[in-house]
Order: sequence, then structure tokens, then C-alpha cells
Amino acid sequence: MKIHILEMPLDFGASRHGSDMGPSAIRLAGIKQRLEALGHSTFEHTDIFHAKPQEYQNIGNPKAKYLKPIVNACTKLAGLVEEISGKNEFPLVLGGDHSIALGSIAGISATAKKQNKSFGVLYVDAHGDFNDTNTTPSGNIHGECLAASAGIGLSELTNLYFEGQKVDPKNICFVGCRDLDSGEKTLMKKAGVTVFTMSDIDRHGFPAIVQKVKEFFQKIDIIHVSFDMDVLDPMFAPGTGIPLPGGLTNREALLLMEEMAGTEKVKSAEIVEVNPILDVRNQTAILAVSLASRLLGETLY
Ligand SMILES: [Mn+2]
Repeated sequence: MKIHILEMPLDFGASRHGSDMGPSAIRLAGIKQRLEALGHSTFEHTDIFHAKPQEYQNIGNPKAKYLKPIVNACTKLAGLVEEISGKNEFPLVLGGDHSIALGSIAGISATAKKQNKSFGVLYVDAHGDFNDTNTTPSGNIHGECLAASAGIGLSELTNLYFEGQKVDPKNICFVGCRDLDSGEKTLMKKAGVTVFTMSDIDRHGFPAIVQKVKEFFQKIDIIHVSFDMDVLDPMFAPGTGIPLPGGLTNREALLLMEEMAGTEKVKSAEIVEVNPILDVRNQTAILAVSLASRLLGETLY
């Protein structure tokens, strides 16, 4: 397969800076070599986003900080993701903070629409990223991106790239949540997303949840996998903006990626929130490379 590695060094959507260095950490961890060893050809896109660092920019709307540069960058990303996926090639987006999902989801959604196919998102994250400007406790857009992709929130975000909803919330499946804001919980319930929290995983065991995830996507033609490294326990992924104990193990996350590869419906993906400043010996980026490889066909035997 032709895999396009889209680097998005953007950290405007989060309070803790440093995820703008995520793509280079993942590059140094050998993403290209690992994917090529699987027989894929890779194409690098390293010039999608360049901007004045966050520290020198104006915050703008305090309920949707750095809205303008985020919308500009994500619109550009969406165009590329649509173009690549439209050719039946694979866009692999490397964050950056999770706000880049606005662009990836818009792009793959446009392709699904054009091909008249149903579209869903697997959102692997400790958080919901489902706030709007009324519920957000921080004003950070990485906490609003999935709601906006589902058509909830500021019109600049909900109408990014093309007008209207990018993904039906009933086609969104969460895995690994363990820290949801009270307002966003209400929004998620109202929207009808499907959520498998860490408690669900503890209650039923991880393989049973993976099975349910696969059943969830049975009715879907095209899946986008949006993977936030903070879903992992900080023991395995310390280099992330909002580390939170009680997360997935590396083995569980790798298994989930392998099983998603088995559906043969994953047509785009992103790995976000690798923050090298907080990392130890680049282990979070190294794990990100393994996750991407598993999603793209690597097996142990
Ligand atoms: Mn996230």
C-alpha cells in the first residue's frame, strides 16, 4: 500500500506545549523504515504546517483558543487527506495535539461522501474531546475537536473544509475513556456516541471489548482511527500532554490496532499527543511507531 506520512507539528490546541515536536520524535523512532519493512511504500509530507510558535501568537477567543491558525492548518490537512484517500492510498497523520483530527476527519469524510460509503470513527483517548464553547473548562480546541466533527460547537469548526457534520455521532466509538468533563458527558450522551470506558474494560476484559468494537463497525464501510497516546497508562507512554493513570497497557493498545487492521476497513489514521519534552528516552514515540505498524499489517508471527 502507498502510505502518506503527514506531519502536523501543531500544538495550538493544548495548554501544554511540546506536541509540535511529536512528528520529529516519531520520525526518529523509525516510522518510515518500519512501514517499508512491511512492504509498503511511504511518502513524506513535511511542509503542511509552519506557523509562528504558539507563545508568540494571540489566543483570540478564550473559549476556542488559537481558532484561526488551527482552522487554517486543518483545512489544508483535510484537502490532502481527501486527495490521498480518494486515490485509495493511506493517509497517516502524525500530531501534534488532537485538534488536527478536525482536518483528518473532514478529509476522509469527504472521500466517504464522494464514494457514497458509510463512515465511522474509532476514537481511542483518555478524554472525550467532546466539549463545545459552553462546556469547555479550558478553551483548548483539542478538547472540542470531536464534538465539532460531529456538528456540535463553533461554526468555524463545524463547517471546516465543507459545510456541516463530518461524522454522525452514532458512528463514533470511544475506547479507553477515563476523564470526561461533566458538560461534555451530557453532550456525548445526547449525541448518542458509543463509549467503552476503562471501567467497561475492567468489568468485561479487553478481548470482549475489542469484539464489541468490531461488531460496532460491522455496519460501517470506512473507518478512521484517531489514537491519542494519553489513552495509554503513563507507565508505557509518559511523553504525552495530559498523562492519566489507569490507562491501557501497551499490549492492549497493540492488540486493538492489530484487530482493527483485520477489519480491512481502516482507510486513514492519526496518532497524536506525543510530547517529547515529557518523554523518557523517546519511548512514547517508539510505541507510536509500533501502534501504527500494527494498524498497517504488522503481526508477531
Ligand atoms: Mn484527545
